Amino acid sequence: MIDLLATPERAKQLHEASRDWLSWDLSPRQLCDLELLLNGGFSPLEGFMSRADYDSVCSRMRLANDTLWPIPIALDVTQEFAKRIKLGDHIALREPEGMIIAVLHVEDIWEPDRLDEAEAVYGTSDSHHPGVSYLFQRTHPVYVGGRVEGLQLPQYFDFRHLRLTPAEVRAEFERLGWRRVVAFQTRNPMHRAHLELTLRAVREVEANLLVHPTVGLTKPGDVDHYTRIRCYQSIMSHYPPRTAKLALLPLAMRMAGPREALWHAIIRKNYGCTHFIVGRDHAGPGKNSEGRNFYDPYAAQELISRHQDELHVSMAPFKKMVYVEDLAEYVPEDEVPAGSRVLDITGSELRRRLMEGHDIPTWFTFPEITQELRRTHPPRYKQGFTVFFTGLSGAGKSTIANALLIKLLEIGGRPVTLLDGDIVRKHLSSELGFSKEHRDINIRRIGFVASEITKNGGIAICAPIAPYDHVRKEVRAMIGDGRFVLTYVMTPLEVCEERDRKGLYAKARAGLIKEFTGISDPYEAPTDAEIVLDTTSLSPEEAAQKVVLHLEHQGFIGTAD
Ligand code: PPS
Repeated sequence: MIDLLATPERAKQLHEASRDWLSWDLSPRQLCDLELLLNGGFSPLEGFMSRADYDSVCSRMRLANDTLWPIPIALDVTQEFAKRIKLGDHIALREPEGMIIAVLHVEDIWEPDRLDEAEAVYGTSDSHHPGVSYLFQRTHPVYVGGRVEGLQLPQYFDFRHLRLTPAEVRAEFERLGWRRVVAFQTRNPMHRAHLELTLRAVREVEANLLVHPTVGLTKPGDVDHYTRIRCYQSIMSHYPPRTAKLALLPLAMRMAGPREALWHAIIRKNYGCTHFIVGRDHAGPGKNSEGRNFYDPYAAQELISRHQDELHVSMAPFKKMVYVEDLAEYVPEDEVPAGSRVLDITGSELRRRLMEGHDIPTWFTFPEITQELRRTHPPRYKQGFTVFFTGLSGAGKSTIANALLIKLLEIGGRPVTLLDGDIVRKHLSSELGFSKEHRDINIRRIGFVASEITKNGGIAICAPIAPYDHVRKEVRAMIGDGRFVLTYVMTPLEVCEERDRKGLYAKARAGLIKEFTGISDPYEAPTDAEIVLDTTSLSPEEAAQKVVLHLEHQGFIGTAD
């Protein structure tokens, strides 16, 4: 077992010397990788991979010295940073708050071919694959390899008693006298199928169980780790006393299917486990851009069995568990008695039921888990959302937004905040003018505030001009597509100009106001608006009512309100 943490004396020395070295701020994924390098979870790696190891891992799933290792672990940096370093340099690796975690002794610097890497590691260059998309869009272009020395492990403030290093897990097994331990990997909340599968594994292998969920980065869109861990803590009480243990793994998953499964097995060996459960479609990323699975559902089991001899951890392969109604129990899908009725709820069906507040049966999961999921995934009519009005000055945005505010306050149930263009310009953006750059900053600020309100279960109504499509789209992404209702107040320029309530159009025409939207500055009419309000045929009251009807239709306003 590798332990890359320096002794206190050496750490002190490195800390002092590091003041003269360049620093690299680690991304969340790099921080996860580094933590597992330092604590030995990635044994036998002794640092970020050299080019020889990287090439060899990509092409033949082995380090240059022939040891089985399926996933490249390299430190990616920007071109600008790479220009400032050379072989033999030392880099201080820091976590986001600036604390030094480790020192990297630079032994290799190169530009990888990321397309080749995608094909080799993921077997595809399809950007629907989250690992490929990360590689193409978020990985920096230069890789740095070299030995690392750790000064300290990253600090956590959540669930500290469950964040055990490989040495701590091994010590715990020894203390408990657990000689055979089967590990269960998961990135999802556990339900009854998972409980039954792990209980079967424990019986078949005659071992104790380590429930070892990944809490580093998982697949985008997964249930957040706080909720998941509360679910795991609750399911632990369903195992027979003293047979199972829960610990968290700070791994940044790549969703690489078979290669990833092999990697998970090696990591669990490092944590002292003797067996590892591999189920259907282990670490599978879902469907590709043509709607087909990236990997065969049992390809991970096949790959591991081909390398079983050199793994030093035995695979416990399992078929998918399904609920057989007549038997009132879970069985592997290939053991279902002929003609019996099988029940299953997919991940997306579960999300739909949560979103719409429908029943989740007890054959599927335990009531306390349903309750936990409902707390963080309330039905839509209890979730926050943003109504974002856009349109020319004088189009009627503020009047309609105010009418909507009053209607939503009348309905009640959630806090409502109005971020009107003028209010924002006064309180949030008083130093900004009307150049493209300043307008973009203004809209991003509104988007940030609205996203915080929405995230915390409130309703945000925004009513700026927001003339540029790309920033409106940015705000949509910030808030989340399903909770963002773009409303185009489509009043023609002639009508706005004729109304000219604030007298601004006249001034703009006279050249007294520069960069005036519609006169001397552009307005990009949206093509992606959820609602279009034609104010030439609708009164403000009718327009606000149209928005309310849309919100009801989308489930944002429910009977329970
Ligand atoms: S933006 O483009 O979204 O940042 O604009 P916004 O924050 O909504 O501010 C628009 C209000 O500012 C007044 N105003 C101007 N509008 C457009 N162009 C120029 N040059 C300009 N100068 C001042 C105008 O009153 C807008 O208010 P509304 O409520 O839209 O009429």
